[in-house]
Amino acid sequence: LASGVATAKVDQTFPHIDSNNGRHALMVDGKPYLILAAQTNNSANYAAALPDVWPVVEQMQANTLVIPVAWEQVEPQENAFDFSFVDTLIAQAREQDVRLVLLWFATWKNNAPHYAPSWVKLDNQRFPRVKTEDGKTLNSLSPHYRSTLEADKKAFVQLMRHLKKVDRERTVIMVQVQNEVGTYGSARDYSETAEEIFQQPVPQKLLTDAGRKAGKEPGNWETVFGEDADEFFHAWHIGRYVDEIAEAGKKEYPLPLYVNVALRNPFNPGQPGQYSSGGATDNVIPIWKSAAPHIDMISPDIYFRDHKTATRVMELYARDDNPLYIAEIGNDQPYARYFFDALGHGALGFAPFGMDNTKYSNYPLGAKTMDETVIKPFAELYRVFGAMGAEWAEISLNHRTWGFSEPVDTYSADKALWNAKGSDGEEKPEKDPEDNTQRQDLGDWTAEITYGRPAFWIEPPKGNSPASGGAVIAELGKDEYLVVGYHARVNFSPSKELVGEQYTFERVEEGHFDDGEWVFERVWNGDQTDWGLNFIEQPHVLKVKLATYKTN
Ligand code: N0T
Repeated sequence: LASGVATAKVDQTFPHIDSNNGRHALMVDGKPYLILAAQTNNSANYAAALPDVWPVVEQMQANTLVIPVAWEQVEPQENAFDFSFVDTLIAQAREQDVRLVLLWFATWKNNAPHYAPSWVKLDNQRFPRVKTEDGKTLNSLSPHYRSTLEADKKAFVQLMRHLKKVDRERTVIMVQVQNEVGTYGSARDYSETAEEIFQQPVPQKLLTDAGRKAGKEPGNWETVFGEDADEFFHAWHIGRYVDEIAEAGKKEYPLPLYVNVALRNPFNPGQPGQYSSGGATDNVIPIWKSAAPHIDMISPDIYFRDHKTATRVMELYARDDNPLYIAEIGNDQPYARYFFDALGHGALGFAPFGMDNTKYSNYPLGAKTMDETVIKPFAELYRVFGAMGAEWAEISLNHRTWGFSEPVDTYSADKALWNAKGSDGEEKPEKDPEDNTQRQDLGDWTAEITYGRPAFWIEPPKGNSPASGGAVIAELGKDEYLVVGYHARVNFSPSKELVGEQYTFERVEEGHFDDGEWVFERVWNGDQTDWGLNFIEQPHVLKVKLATYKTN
């Protein structure tokens, strides 16, 4: 991956991202690392809140805590830095044996400068805000002023320098730069300063990298990008702003850096400004890639409950040039099963949001209240994948993987979110078993995943209530797959390559990994395999060997 940082000697034990033919892994302590995270609510970034955080991390069996560090708390007065919260956090994380991902809440936190210090957010002369086309001032800082960029950059550099000094154990493995950047209420800044820049030619780098307008004569934003000019301009300039901060931070301490995205609905996007304009929404990923080479990945925040939209988002953000990392996802039950889709797309990790006991809930995005029933669906998955995090991440870096989750949504209409309109499926009067069936061509074999049927016999799948099933399949070698499922039946049949052949499970082993080695526990056979692989109350880890045989 383009880290853009010329380090004299590369320390392989330092956190970094490895890529292999469009597959990716986060490397920590020299080994692939699967991020099984809990993200706190906002405002958990004070020592007083931490006792409400760790118990949930532990119950979830998370290996990583994702938590903010605010500009206002580290530089309350200009040039007077205070990293005592970071020190407390790191010390406690070590006691808990948990790694940290820090969120740099600064110029933009969901569009606004709320987390910037007072000396920034109250000084609109020195740190100007975005102006709308009709001259209103929005509470979103403009990306066009050196004064703002330099101030944020200076604080971020101090943070990274501090980590370098205090974190010899590398408890902090990654940092998010800003939070859901962009502007609500305007496609871009229309101030006089912004207008001047808008009239200038589109940077050649963008024209070359994005390739979209290849062959076009260089021109200004409007002549090159037409209707998209305002949004693309804002995205480019926020991307450049964030990149300069990232570059400076990496020079101090080259941790992997990423941005998270307030998504637009991929099926029904609306207009820039209705969603956070300038953030790396699906339509401007190439612009961001060009603008921000020091940002290792662009990571979606998923608050679409429905299967169709949640899985579409993953397809859009899992790219050869962009490892998928689920930077946030709602913590309510329907979202847990999307863990399987994320793994299928080779995700580096998964971070449900609002996992603490601070007695806040971001419902309707997430669960209404925090209790064991909220934690359990995630804990079930983390328990199994936590025991094989390094092995899974290694497999995922080097082998093909496919993920599935139950496709028929079961949550009630009142839980559908306001911006999910247009993506929710229509109610069907009759239930068709095909709706609860997914098929995937794996090459020689085709996998079939069905949901909500008894383990024994061929009853058609009715779906689970609530929808909760999923499975992930990794190709280990010829005719050999690793399969982990939950509330689902997984079966295999010959693809066209093998059609007409007699076939059977040659051997299905249940087991686990120990230090990279597969440890066999027992063979699944008889009722456990006669109708397919039935994953019922808990996920199991199976190694499946398929075979064909001749009858003459
Ligand atoms: C998220 C979180 C936190 C489908 C919301 C989501 C977090 C931020 N913002 O609790 O504030 O810091 O990144 C915005 C979702 C907009 C509506 C999406 C409906």
